[in-house]
Amino acid sequence: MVRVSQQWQQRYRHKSFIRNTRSTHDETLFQVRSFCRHAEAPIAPLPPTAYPETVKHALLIGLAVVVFGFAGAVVAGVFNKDSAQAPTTADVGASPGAATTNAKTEVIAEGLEIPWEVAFAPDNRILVTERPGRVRVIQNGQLQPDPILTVQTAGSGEGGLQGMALDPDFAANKFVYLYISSGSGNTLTNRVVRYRDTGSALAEPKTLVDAIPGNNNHNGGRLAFGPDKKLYVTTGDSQEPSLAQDKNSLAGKVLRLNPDGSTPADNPFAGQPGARGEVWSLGHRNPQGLAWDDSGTLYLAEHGPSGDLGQCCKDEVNKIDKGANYGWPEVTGDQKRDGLVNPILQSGNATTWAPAGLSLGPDGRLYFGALRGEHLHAVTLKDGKVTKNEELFKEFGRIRAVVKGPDNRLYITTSNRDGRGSEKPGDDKLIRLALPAS
Ligand SMILES: [Ca+2]
Repeated sequence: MVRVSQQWQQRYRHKSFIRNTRSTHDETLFQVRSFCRHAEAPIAPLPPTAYPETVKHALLIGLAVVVFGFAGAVVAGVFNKDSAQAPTTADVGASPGAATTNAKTEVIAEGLEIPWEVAFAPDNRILVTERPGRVRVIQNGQLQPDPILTVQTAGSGEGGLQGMALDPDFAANKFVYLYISSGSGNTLTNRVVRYRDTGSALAEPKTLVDAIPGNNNHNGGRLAFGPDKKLYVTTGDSQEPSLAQDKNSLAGKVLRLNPDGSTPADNPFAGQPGARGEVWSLGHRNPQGLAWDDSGTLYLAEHGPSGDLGQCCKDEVNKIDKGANYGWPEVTGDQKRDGLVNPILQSGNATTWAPAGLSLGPDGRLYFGALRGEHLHAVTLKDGKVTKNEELFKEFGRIRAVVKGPDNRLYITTSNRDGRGSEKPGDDKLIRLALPAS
């Protein structure tokens, strides 16, 4: 609770700094001021949200609980810290149905460098990729100083070590899948590599997919296993928008692979001439978020244009169907054209979220991290339609990974050290959230 309060103070302390240093649009080099004036506009003071009020309430309730708890302890002859803390922290905003009590927002690790993805091993270790090329481990609550893997990566732009997924049978086979960039500029390519976790290192690299088109920007990079135990991969358009419509290119797609890298026979274009069998959906610009709901529906978050093709903003959340075409660069936002699928949510032509990681929350809402938007975005769905969306947790800066942990809590990472944000003390961080009630 004290930590949250400090972070709230930091937000105000850094606001003027943010105002002075914020310059680039988000995950792209293209900043066309005439189309994206909001990107350069001074940052207005953030309106008060329910969060600090909640914290204040928690402080008051916490004080009351401590006083009454202490009195009760004196009467009972014992002092139980947990019982004194539980009502306090639960009030900070444990979501209904959360598996744990004592819910509070807390920093799990500090001092990370551009953490991109988080994975929870069954032995309670937390693995974190850092974009410069390291896999870090948090064990027994401590960030270990030595990475379990260091890889050479592309050193510029958005490329580097990005996505990570653990095999659904990780406990038995110890397979870890990584999305890695190498090269630079328009010679940059991305690949999906499988490693075996020895407990102290990632070993036996085997490249499953190579030569995914890349560039300084628009590399996609998310990896996730679906409920069908297939490996899904998001790829960016590599700053060549037309490739997103080319079924014979791996750029601007969602790919679907068997865990060994081979192509599933039931992929929509498997065996078709002039098409890559790995393609599951097409027409994406720069998708970085993948998540399934409890019924097995796949959702994807992707960046809309930021100057390219003379358009701005229009970040998207899409419901992904097998073989469907999501339009980039033929259409953006809600523009309609036969055969192209519109997003279920888009940010309009004046707002940029720059969505990164996407996860189903414990409350059934979809949550994605906003990089340029600097918040956690909550999306309420009913019967496949968005009924509400809102911005939460504006105090942490740029948010990249959003992952649900084995404790049924949401974890996020900041991305304030990637040169596009304002670094705060302790950045970058892995944070466990207490969600407000939906
Ligand atoms: Ca689209």
